[in-house]
Amino acid sequence: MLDKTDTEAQQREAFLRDVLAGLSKSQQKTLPARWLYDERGSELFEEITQAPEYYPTRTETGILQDNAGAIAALFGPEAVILEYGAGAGIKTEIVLEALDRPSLYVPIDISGDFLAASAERIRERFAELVVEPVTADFTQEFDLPGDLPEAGRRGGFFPGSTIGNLDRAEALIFLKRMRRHVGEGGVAVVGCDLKKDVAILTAAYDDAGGVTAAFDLNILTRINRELGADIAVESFAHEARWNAATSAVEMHLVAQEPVTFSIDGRAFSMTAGETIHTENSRKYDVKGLTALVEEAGWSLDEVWTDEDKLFAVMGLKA
Ligand code: AVI
Repeated sequence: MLDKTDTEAQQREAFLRDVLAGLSKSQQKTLPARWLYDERGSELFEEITQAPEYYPTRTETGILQDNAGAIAALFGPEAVILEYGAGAGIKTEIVLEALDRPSLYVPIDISGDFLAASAERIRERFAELVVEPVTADFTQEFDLPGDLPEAGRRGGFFPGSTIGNLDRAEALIFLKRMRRHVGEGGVAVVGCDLKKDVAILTAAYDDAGGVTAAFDLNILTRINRELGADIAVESFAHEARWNAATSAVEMHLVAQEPVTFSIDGRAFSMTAGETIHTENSRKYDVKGLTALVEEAGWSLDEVWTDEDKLFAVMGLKA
């Protein structure tokens, strides 16, 4: 059994490995987006969801509210709800509130502390509901609780367009895994941001208040703090770029001048204008989403969207 210190040491090792590998690349330097979410990064992400330019959270919340009855019908009575990533707060509550006597809610998240806090909030709000949190990285294989009730359907819930942060191969692996988890007769509700005017997209990932910039730059502060590096964070600026070929908004940290720094005794240098690519947020259209989910073995039962077709919530059947 690992204690907290072991897992923290392993986490630091994994972070160091990813940072050294990503920043050693001679062409495009990269950092995996999952490292954006330390405590400060998670706080900043919450702030992003409130930014006027960041339409996905409030749009998806509206779609869930407007279609709560249909979503509840898809899950059916006494459903077992598996939520992948347990930070959806109000969105989770809208769905749980609408369900007919759900038999179990299983939130799954890599951050045990965060998971415990959100599980507690759900227990307080829904006194009758049995909540069984699972600490796991849902992009990897993991075990569900062994004693899932059999009465109702199993339903996956994956809101927030997190599917857009996965590349196509990763999204397929995830969707197949979720299908295995819910089994024959199971269902899922998945939120995904849609392709739209590039100006709307880039503004959403570079808000005027500078919250997304702070979120992106925080990964450098994290590298300095956790890996004892000496990166001059003020020498970088955040940029959101649309990549039409991959249909993704990319976040980049752009060196504003030539920079040198060291991490774990290794020296790095970047030229002015060179960037570190920190995140992809892929955008789909309904045709592309249909092809994606069908390739993973699901059938697309319904697509709920908003008036402006900014965001889609899909109802899937296994
Ligand atoms: C978590 N994920 C769905 C967000 C997105 O929109 O891709 C992360 C984010 N990055 C910058 N703003 C929001």
